[in-house]
Amino acid sequence: MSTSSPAASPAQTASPTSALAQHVAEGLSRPQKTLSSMYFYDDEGSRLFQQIMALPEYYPTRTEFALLTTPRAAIAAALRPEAADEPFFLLELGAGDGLKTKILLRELLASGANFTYVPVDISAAAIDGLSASLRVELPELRVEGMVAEYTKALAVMATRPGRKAILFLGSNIGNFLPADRQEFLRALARPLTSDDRLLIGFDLQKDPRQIRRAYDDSQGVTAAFNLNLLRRLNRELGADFDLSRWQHYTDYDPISGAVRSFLVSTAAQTVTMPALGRQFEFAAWETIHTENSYKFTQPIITAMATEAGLHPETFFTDEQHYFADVVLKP
Ligand code: AVI
Repeated sequence: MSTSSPAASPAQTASPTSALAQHVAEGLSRPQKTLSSMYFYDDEGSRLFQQIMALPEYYPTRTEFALLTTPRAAIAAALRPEAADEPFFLLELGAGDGLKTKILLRELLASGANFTYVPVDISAAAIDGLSASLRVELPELRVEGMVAEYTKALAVMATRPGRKAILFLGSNIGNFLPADRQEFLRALARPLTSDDRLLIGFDLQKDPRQIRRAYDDSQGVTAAFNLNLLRRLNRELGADFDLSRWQHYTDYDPISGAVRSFLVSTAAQTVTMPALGRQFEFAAWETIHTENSYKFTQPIITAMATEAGLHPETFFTDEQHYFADVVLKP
């Protein structure tokens, strides 16, 4: 199973001044060393993420897929204008391969909606692949793919007249830190008019053990996904991380709702990064914090939305209340 893609990294070959190099220099100089999960998604990381989404322990993707399938007519109706001929843009942030979105696209086409689908992704390969598959599967669909960062895409779309429905699926919103998440929600809300709609996917709080298992699977795919970040630094920054001296560790804090993932140095070691002209010291059992994946409740979603100037219109959730796709309006 596949899904919308998280923010992919722009850097393929890093120079000392590349975004990746600057990020690593800054993140590994902090008292709590930190690297952004944004850099997980090189080719190998994207392939491992596809595997994660098919894992028995990783419930979010299949739950959201089912959730979009069952009430698809109601979701489509909540996103589109009532008048069949009124044109609108369906913008998707982090479109990836669009597998889940195709459920909604088919539904909207069947209902006679007059819309242009604008998938946005930072990966040109993702947009090209999605556009090619849509030409074959849904030839009647108007598609205007955009290779851009989310904020740039929102700014471009704000200049184009007409109603908009914006999709942000897959609980990608969970990977933001709370302050960044609020800033992002406010940026989403700012250009919207009262006729526009948002559909955002949120992974919900549930049995803490089940959440933790989803991020520490028995086959070790999530561990490989996390460790691949070090492989990337070896390849793109010439670093000499010895992967046999690093472990994946994850925990879930039911109070904050955060899954936090770390890379743990199992021994005291020095890592050299020629592209930065620097060395980094790691004590035994020192960690690099690599990912946050927040889980939400309905009251938290409502409070976040309200603070950002948005109003939840409809909560679509599965029977077990594992996941919610929420329609929001300004
Ligand atoms: C992309 N994002 C929503 C995934 C998540 O669940 O936070 C990334 C992921 N990390 C480990 N497993 C999946």
